[in-house]
Amino acid sequence: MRMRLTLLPCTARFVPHTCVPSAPSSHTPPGHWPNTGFVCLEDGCQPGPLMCCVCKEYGKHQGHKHTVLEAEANQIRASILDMAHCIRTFTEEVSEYSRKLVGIVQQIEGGEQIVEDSMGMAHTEHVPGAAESARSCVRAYFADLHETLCRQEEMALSVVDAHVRERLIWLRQQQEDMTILLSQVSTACLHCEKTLQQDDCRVVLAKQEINRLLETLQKQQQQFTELADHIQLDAGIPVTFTKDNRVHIGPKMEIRVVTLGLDGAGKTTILFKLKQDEFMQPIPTIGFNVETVEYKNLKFTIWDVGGKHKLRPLWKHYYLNTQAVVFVIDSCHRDRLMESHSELAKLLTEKELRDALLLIFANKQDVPGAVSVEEMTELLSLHKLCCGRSWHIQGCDARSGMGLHEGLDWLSRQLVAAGVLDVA
Ligand code: G3D
Ligand code: MG
Repeated sequence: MRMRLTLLPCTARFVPHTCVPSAPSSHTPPGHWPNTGFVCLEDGCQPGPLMCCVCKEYGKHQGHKHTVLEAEANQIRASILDMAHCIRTFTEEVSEYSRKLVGIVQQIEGGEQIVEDSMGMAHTEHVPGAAESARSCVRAYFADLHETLCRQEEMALSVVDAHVRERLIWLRQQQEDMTILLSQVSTACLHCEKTLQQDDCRVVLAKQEINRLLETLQKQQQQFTELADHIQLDAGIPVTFTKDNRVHIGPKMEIRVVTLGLDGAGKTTILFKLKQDEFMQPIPTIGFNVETVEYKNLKFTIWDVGGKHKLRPLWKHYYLNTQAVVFVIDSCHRDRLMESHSELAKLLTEKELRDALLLIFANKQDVPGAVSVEEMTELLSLHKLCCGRSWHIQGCDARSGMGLHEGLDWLSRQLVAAGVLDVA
């Protein structure tokens, strides 16, 4: 809420109090108050404090505390001077504030300013105000958003087009195959009919060929039945969307994930565990491993990239089109937590990973003394580091698989646009 000053009503005027002796006495020169000599100090007498030893007012102040008139007047003068000084300071402050207000209004509105060019020629130049800058900032943001949406729409449409193209090619191929099959079947039928009308000798001689024909027909019928059982003749194109506006067609949504982290954190073990659900002795990853892991309605293509120091510059080659980063941390290696922190901080500045989800696996929770999820969150300042992005930290043990599916569940919930695909 903005504060405002309470202003005096414009009719207010300073009116001096006129509580003075009711009338000058007869010895007072015209235009002057009598020299009373004293001033009464009693509270009740403040409306008429002058004490005159000549006029009848004196009697009213009988026995009251009083002071010398000149001293009292000097004290009042001093306080008026003090007040005048305060008023001057106050006036200067108000003027300064008003000047600032004018400046701020100008800065918000912007305007023209006269500048000299290199030839010393004066010309006016438009200076954008804060309002214009804010509008430009909003326009740039939405232009960027619009551009991103257009690009995403194009990509989504091209996915649909590719799907339709492939499907139509396949259907037409099927149509051709069926036409050929039908013609083969009718040729065989014709041959059989002709044979039926021939004499016994010819029928006996045709036996081998007819058997071959019937055998082929049976095989074709069997193949056709198998094919028809597997193919759903449905013209529907089920479309689903991920939250980052990618389109997916079909019952399983494909998600690209890259698994990163320091060497030895357990990335490959996690990948193998998810893939085969059995523990294999991992060997240090030299380049990368890639596996497709199906989980619920999702099909994760997981890239596991080597985490040794000299391999880390290669990580960025895997960022393109990555929808989620799984960052694995060895929870029992406290000495390397800060190294993990700095690699994670670097990752989070990568433009291509700007919209990627971040799942942090605090791995090796089975090892006694491992850093807990809460402590790791604290030690790595994750709330600060990952501020503004979808992130989650999950404790896990890649050897037993504990926590891995919970992590994937979180990814599923984040990836699929609400209500589009039931991943529960
Ligand atoms: P990386 O791919 O991140 O480099 P690895 O890591 O998957 O190669 O794993 C490094 C070592 O950690 C392996 O041990 C692996 O067995 C072990 N490891 C991975 N996950 C866990 C876990 O959750 N708990 C425990 N206790 N160990 C784990 P070796 O001995 O082969 O180096
Ligand atoms: Mg590895």
